[in-house]
Amino acid sequence: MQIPGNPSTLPTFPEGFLWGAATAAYQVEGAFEADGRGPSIWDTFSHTPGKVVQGHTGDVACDHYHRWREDLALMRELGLTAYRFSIAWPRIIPGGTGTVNRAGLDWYSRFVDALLEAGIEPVATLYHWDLPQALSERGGWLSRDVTSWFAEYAAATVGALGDRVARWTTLNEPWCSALLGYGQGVHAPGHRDPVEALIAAHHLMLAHGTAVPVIREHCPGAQVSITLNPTQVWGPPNPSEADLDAVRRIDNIHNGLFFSPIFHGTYPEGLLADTAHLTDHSWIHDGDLHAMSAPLDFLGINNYFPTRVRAAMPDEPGPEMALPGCERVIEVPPQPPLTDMGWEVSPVGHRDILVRAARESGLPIYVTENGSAWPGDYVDAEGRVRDPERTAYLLGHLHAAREAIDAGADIRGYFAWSLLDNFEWAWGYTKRFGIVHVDYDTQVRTVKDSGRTYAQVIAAHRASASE
Ligand code: IFM
Repeated sequence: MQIPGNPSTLPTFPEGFLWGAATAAYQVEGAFEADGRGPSIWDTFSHTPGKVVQGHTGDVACDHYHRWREDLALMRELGLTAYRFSIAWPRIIPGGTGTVNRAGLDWYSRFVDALLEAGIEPVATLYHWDLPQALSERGGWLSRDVTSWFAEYAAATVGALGDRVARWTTLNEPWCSALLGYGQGVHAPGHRDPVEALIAAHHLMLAHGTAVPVIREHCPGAQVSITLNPTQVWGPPNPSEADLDAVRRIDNIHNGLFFSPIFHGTYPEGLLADTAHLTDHSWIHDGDLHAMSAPLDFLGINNYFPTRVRAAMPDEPGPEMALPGCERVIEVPPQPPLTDMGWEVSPVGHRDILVRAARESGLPIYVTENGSAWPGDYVDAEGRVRDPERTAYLLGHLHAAREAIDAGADIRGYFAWSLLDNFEWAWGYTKRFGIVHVDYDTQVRTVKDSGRTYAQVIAAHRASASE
C-alpha cells in the first residue's frame, strides 16, 4: 500500500462520516483536586516513585479543565465535526459510590453545551482508566461489585448529560485496564498476576454489559458502544504448527478475549483450556456471558500497530511476563518504520483489523483512536511544528480505512489520537501523539503540520459533501 503525502490524493468518505479527534480525562484535564474531584488509581500510580517515566503525573497535564475554551477554538479551527472525550468518574462520584459531585457534572455539562453550540458532536466515554481510588481499595476490577458501582456512575452521568450527548462508550480499551493494569503491572493499579488480568477482563465486560441498559434508560435513542483495541496478529513466514498455535493464543488473548464474549456470548475457543493451568475460572457465573453480550449500536476501534509472534524454541525460555496462556509465545521485533513508541507502522494491518472488527461485530465501526508519536516535535522559528512522519501516518491510515470500507466494513468516522500532546500514561509527557503541540511550561498550543493537513482533509470532505 502506498503511503501518500498529500491530502489531495485522499479518497472520499461516505456522507455523514464523522471527522474527530480524541482525548481522555486524566491525560489532558489536570486540575486533579479542583471542584471536589476525588483521587483515582492513576493519581496514586503516577505519584508512586518509579511507575511513570521521570515521575510525571497528570496533576496539571494540559490544564484542559481550565483551558477548554481555547481547546474548543482549536477544534473549530481544525473543522472537527466530532470530539471524543472521557468523563472522569472521580469528578462525578469522588468516592466511587454514593454522593454525586454536582460541580463535576456541571463542568462536563458546560463543555457539552459549548461543543454543541460549535456544531461539534460530543462522543463520550464513561471509563478511560481512571477508577476512583476508593473503589480500588474495595477490590477494583477484581470485585464483582464493580458492575453495580459502574452502573451507579453511568446512571448519574448519563442522567445528567444524556439529553445532549447521544453517542456513548462504556469502556475504553478494557484490554489495557485488565492486561496492563492487573497482569503486567505497567498501568494502574500496577498488579502483576495473570489470573487477576483474566478476572479483571471478565468484570470489565460484565460492567460494560450491565451499563448498556442503564445508558438506554437514561438516554432514549442513545447510540451505545464499547471501544476495543484489537491488533492484527502475524506469525513468521512459513509458520510451523507451533507458530500457528502461538498466533492463535495471542489472537485469543488480545482480540478474542473481548470480541467473543461481547459479540458471540462465549469465550473464544481454546482460551479457557489454554489458561486452565492458572485458574478454574470459577469467577465466570451463569448468565454473565448473556449480560456481557448486550446488543450495541456501534463499535469503537482503537488501532495503532500490528503484533508479530512466533513459538518459543524447545530450549528457549518464554517471556518473563507472559500473557495468560501465552507462556511459550515470543513477541517478534516489529518491522520498521517504527514510531517513537517502537510501534510498527502498518496501514495494511489497520485495514485488516477494521474489516475483521466489522465482520465479528456486525456493527458500524468508528475508528475512535489512531495516531502516532514521533521524536523531535518542536515549534520552530516560524512557529511551525514540522511532523511529516505523523502526517504520512495519518494519511496512510485514512487510506487504509477507505480500503476497509471498500472491503465491506461500515466505517462511519475517524478520530485522530490525539487532539493535544498529553500524559502518555507510564511514558508521562515524553511521548507526543498530538496533532496540536503543547508546551508544558507555558501551556501554549500550536497546531502541527499534521493538524493542518487533517484540517485540509476535513475541509475537502465537507466541501465535496455539500456540492
Ligand atoms: O494514549 C493512549 C490512549 O489513552 C489509549 N489508546 C492508546 C493511546 C496511545 O498509547
